[in-house]
Amino acid sequence: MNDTAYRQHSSHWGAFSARMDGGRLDIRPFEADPDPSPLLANIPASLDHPARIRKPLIRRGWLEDGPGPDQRRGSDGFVEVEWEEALQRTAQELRRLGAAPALPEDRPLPGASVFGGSYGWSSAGRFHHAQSQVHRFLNSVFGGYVASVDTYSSGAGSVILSLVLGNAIRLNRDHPYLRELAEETELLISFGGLPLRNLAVSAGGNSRHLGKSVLQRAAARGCGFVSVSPIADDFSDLPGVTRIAPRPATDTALMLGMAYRLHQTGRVDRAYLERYTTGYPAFEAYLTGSSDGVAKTPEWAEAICGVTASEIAALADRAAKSRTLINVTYSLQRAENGEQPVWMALTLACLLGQGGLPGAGFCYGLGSIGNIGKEALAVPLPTMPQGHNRVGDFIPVARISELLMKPGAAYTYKGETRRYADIRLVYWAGGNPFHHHQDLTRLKEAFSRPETIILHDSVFTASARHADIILPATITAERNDIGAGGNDPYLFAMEKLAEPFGEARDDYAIFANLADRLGCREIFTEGRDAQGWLEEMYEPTRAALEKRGCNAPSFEDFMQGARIDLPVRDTPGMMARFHEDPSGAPLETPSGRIELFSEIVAGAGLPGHAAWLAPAEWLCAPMAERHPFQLVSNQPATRLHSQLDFGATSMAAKEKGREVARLNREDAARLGIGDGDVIRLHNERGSVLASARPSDAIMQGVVQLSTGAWYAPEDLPGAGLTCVNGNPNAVTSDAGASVLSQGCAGQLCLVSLEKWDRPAPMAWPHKAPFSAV
Ligand code: PGD
Repeated sequence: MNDTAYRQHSSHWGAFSARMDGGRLDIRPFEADPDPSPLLANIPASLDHPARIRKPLIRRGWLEDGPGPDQRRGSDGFVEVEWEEALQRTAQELRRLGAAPALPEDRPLPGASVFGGSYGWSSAGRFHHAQSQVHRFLNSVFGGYVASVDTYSSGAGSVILSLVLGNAIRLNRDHPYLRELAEETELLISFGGLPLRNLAVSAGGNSRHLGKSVLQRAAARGCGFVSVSPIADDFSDLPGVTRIAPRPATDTALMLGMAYRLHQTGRVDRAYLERYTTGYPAFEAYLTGSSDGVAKTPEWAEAICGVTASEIAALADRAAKSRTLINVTYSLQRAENGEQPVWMALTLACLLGQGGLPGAGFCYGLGSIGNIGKEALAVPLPTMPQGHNRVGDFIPVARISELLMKPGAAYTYKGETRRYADIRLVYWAGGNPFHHHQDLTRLKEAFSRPETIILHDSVFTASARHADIILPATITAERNDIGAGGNDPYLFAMEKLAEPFGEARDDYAIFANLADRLGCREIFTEGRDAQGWLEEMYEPTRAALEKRGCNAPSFEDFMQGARIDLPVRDTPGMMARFHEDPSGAPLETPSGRIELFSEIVAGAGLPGHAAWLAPAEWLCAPMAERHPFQLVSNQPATRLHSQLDFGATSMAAKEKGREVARLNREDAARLGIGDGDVIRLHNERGSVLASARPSDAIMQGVVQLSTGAWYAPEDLPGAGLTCVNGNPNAVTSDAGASVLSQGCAGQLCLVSLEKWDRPAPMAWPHKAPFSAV
C-alpha cells in the first residue's frame, strides 16, 4: 500500500482516515466529528495482533472422529490446514447436511436443521456485513435456515413496544429527539441515565458524536436533568444533574409512585388519554389498588425502590410543571420483566399528556445507541440483499441454549406456543455468542450438542474455540466497502488500508467459493464480484440523491475516497403524525392508539397493563440472602462489546489483563477489599474473577462489571469453573425476560462477592493457535 496517503475508513464508533506508518496504522479521527470516540485507538492492534487467525483451523476431534455431538468443544486442540482442504471439507459437510442447488419444493428443506441466526454486530461496511453474507449463503445452499428475531440489545423493549406503541426501531429513527432535547425540553428524566459511552457507538457508523454537545446546549438553556440509575456516572458530569439511585430493577415501582402522585393531585391529563390511548381505566384500577387492594403510592414505591416517598412525589410534581421528556434506556429492559419499565415509562408519559409537544413525551433508547434521536435520512442506504429464507422458523435471539439443548420443546413468544427445531449444524459469522449470551457454562453444554459448528472470524474468540471449522476472515481495514449507518448523515467510501493478515479472506469470497463447490455459485453471487456488488448496492442511493438534486457522484468517483452528505427528511415522523391526527395516522397497534392495556399481553400470561412484577434476582429477593450483591453487567466504555478487547483503549483500563469491577467504597471497606485486589463474583451458575475498584459512583449493594472480556474458564480448586478474565456472563442468567418476549435478561443478576485471597491465576492473553507472535 502507498504509505503516504491517508485513506478514509469507518467503524461502528466513528469515521476516520488512516495510513500505514512504519508498519503501524496511524489514525486521524474524522474532521467533522465534534467528539471522536476513544475506541478509535483500539483499531491499530487489529491488523496483526496475536489474536488474529492466520490460516483455517479444524478442531482435532472433528477431524479425527467426524461430525457429531462432542463435549471436547472448547478444550480440544486445532489443526492448521490449507484453504483447499478447509473448503473441501466444509463443502463436503454442508453437502452431507443437505446443501444442494435447486432444492425440491415437496420435501422439508435441509435448512430447517441449520441454525443461521448468527447474531452479532459484525463490522461497519454495508456489503461485507457478515450476518447479511451468512444469511444469503444459507438461503442459497439450504433454501433457508432457522433464524433469530429481535436483538440482545432490545428484546423485551422492542416486543412490548411493537404491541402497545408500534415499531420501536421506526420510533427511534423517526424523531429528532436530540435536536428537541437541545432546543425545547425543560426537564429530561432518564431512567437508566444517559451514558456517553453508549452514545459513542451505532451499528454501521456514528460519524458525528453529538451527545455531549446536545446536553451542553440543553443545560445552557436551563434544561433540568434527572438521571435515574444505581451508577452515578451513567450521566454526564454537568452541573445541576439530579441523580436518583433506586435499587436496580425497581424503576417500574418508582414510576408507579410518580403516577399515583399525578393521579392523587389531579394532574393526569385525561383529555390526552381519551384522544391518544386505550385502556387507561384498567391501569387506573391497578394504580389506585381498586383491582388488587394495593395503592401504588409513593410510600409503597419507597419500600420497593429505596427512593424516599417525598423525592418520588417531588419528581412527579416537577415533571407535571415542566415540558418533560421521559426517556428509558435499553439497559432497563435487558432484565427479568424488562417489558415493564418500558411500558410504564410510556404510560407515565401519557399521564403527563405532553406527547406531540416538541421536546416532550416518551423516548426509548436515547443514551443506548449513538444515532438514536438524530434526524431521519431522506434516502435509502445501500443494502446487501439476503435472499429468501423459505424455512420460516426462528427463535427469539436469546433462546440459543434452549434451542440446542431441547429440540422439540415448547416455549411461548408474543402469546404463541412454538417448538424448538432440531439443529444439526450451526453456522456463525460476525458474532461472538460466548461474549453475548448469558450463563456461559450452560452455553458450553449447548454448544456440545450440534453435529458441526462452523464459524468465520478474524480473531480467536471463545466462540471460535468452541467451533469445529474456523475460517479466518478479513477485517474492514483489509477490504473496500461502503460505510453508512441509520440516521448517520454521511455515506463514506471505506478504502482498503492494509493487505489481509496471513491468509484471511473476505466472508464473501469464502461463501462464493463454497457456493461454487455446492453448485450454487450463480444463486449466491448473481455473477458479481465484491466490486460488482458495491456498485449494485450504491446505485439506489445515488439515484435517490440525484432525484433530490443532491451531490450524486458516479460509483467510480465515489470509491476514490468520497464522502457524501446525506439529506435528512423534512416531513414529520410517525409520532408527530399520530399526534397531529390520531385517526388519520393511527399507530401500528391493534387499536391504532397507544395501548395502556393490551389484550395480547394479557392473553400471553402477563398483566394487561404495566405493572410492578418482582424479579427473582433483586436486592430484596429471597435469593439475596445467599447472594447479596446485584451485579450490573453494562456496556463497556473502552470497546464495543467484545470487539478489539486487545486494543490499546481496552487494555489500558484492565489490571494485569483482567477486567475491573467497581463496587461501593463502603462495601469494599466492610469486605476488606482494596483498589486492585482480585475479587470473585459467584452464584450457582458460575464464577468470575475481576480486579476491584472501590468507587463512590456505585450505590451500596451493587457491583458493576462491564461485558466484553474474552471468556477464559479455568477449573479452580474450591471455586469451580471460573472465568479468570472477567466476563460477567459466567454468572448471569439466561432465563428469558418473560413469557412474552423471551428477551435477553443479562444485565442484572445476584452474586456473592469476596476477596480472592489465594494467588490469582493469570488472565489469558488474546492469542490464536499457531500465532507467530
Ligand atoms: P461483538 O463483540 O460485537 O458482540 O454481542 P455481539 O456478538 O454482537 O461480536 C462481533 C464479532 O464479530 C466479533 O468476534 C468480531 O471479531 C466479529 N466480526 C467483526 N467483523 C467481522 C467480519 O467482517 N466478518 C466476520 N466473520 N466476523 C466479524 C453483542 C450483544 O451482547 C449485545 S448487542 C448486547 S446489547 C448485549 N449486552 C449485554 C449486557 O448488557 N449484559 C450482558 N451480561 N450481556 C450482554 N450481551 C449482549
